[in-house]
Amino acid sequence: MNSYAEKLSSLPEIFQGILKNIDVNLDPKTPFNIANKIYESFMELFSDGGMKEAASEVKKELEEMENTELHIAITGETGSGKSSLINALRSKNAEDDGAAPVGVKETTVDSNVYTHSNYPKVKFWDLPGIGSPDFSPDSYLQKVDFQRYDFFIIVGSERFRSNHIDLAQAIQKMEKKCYFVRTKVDSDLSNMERSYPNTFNAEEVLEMMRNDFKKQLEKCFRNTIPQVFLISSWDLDMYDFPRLVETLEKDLPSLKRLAFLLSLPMFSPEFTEKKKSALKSHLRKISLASAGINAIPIPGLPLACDVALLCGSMVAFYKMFELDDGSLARRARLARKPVEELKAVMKSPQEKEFTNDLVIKLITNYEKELFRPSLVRSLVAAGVSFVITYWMLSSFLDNLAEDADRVRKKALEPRAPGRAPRQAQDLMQPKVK
Ligand SMILES: Nc1nc2c(ncn2[C@@H]2O[C@H](COP(=O)(O)OP(=O)(O)OP(=O)(O)O)[C@@H](O)[C@H]2O)c(=O)[nH]1
Ligand SMILES: [Mg+2]
Repeated sequence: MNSYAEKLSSLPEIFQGILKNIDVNLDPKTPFNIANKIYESFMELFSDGGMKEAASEVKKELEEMENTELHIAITGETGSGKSSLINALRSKNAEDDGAAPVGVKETTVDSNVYTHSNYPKVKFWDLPGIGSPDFSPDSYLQKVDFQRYDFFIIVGSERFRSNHIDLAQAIQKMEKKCYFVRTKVDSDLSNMERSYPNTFNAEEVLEMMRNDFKKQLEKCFRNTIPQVFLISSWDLDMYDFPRLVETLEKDLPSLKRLAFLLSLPMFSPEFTEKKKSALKSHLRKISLASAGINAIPIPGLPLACDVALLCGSMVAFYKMFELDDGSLARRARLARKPVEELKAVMKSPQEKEFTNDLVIKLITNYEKELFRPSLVRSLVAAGVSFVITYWMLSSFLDNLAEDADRVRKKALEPRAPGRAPRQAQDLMQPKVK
């Protein structure tokens, strides 16, 4: 780590969840004091100069983050649920534009790439099935250009067969990571419940399946045994999907990890928190870049910053929390509710209202809240800009995360009776948590 980055990360902990832990209304002096502390730490950090260099370095880091590509290969037998999983990971259903076709007959014969709507750099590869009896893992991997992928997900919907195992071994030989995902767990559970109505226990059935797969794989792999995750593409918040996310997160290098996390759908309140804290650790960089390069004085305020950079980052947060117009429309379609119903629970402005002028308005409000007029005139503009923009981004992110959770809950609420005819899909709607 370079020294400025070390110094930047050693700034007081007050950066983290700053507004969350403090009841500003109880002590009106609190925001002034904290803003001053951050200001002093910032000024000390650059007391020997170097702010422009540090700012352009963080700007480069932010650009690198934006340009990081992630290629996820999804393979497995015909009909195992590969395309449905890809759609779920892209927050789409099969009827949406650009969705992977899903069917009960064989639908994916060639490799197809699906770009994430909000993160064009995150790509899902729907690879051809591995079902044929003369399947050769080595030639399959060559054909699908195995080098391209960051990791493989091998999807199975029943037992894992020799083709799955051979493929996983070949992938490991190529020094790539692979994970087994067993889909359609929802229908296994409902079948078991029908068969054993009096003794059925979902957790026990899941545990039995996990142990069974583990034993099966232990026999076939000597060193690294790929992990198995039981999931349903209809209910990403249930079963082993959260554990799959955690595992991939640990295994991926840092920039790819962030791209992966930010691209995933908002499937649970815990995940919203995870996304928020992943983003929070980047706010200091955005504020530093905004205060240090292309900073333009804001008329009437004792500060200068790159408003376009701030506005661009804030608009990007909407996509990350699936609160942009496109994501809201998609989610409304999926929930079969009018999009206005979802928008109505948001407290932040809508994405399309977000302009440079709105950012300036927010900055103006925070400037009044954080600095005493008598003091602020004597402070250095870059330090003031850093504090105010950091504070604004941090509370904006808190609000957006709360909105994301409200929208998620609203989408899951049962629809008012009589609004649309009941369909089979309703039976699989997850419960509101
Ligand atoms: N209950 C349940 N059904 C699923 C799940 N995932 C997929 N399905 C169903 O399984 C069938 C096959 O799904 P696809 O996603 O088309 O499977 P695929 O592996 O892409 O199939 P091919 O492209 O033909 O190889 C469809 O009827 C899906 O609706 C799941 O998690 N739960
Ligand atoms: Mg398919």
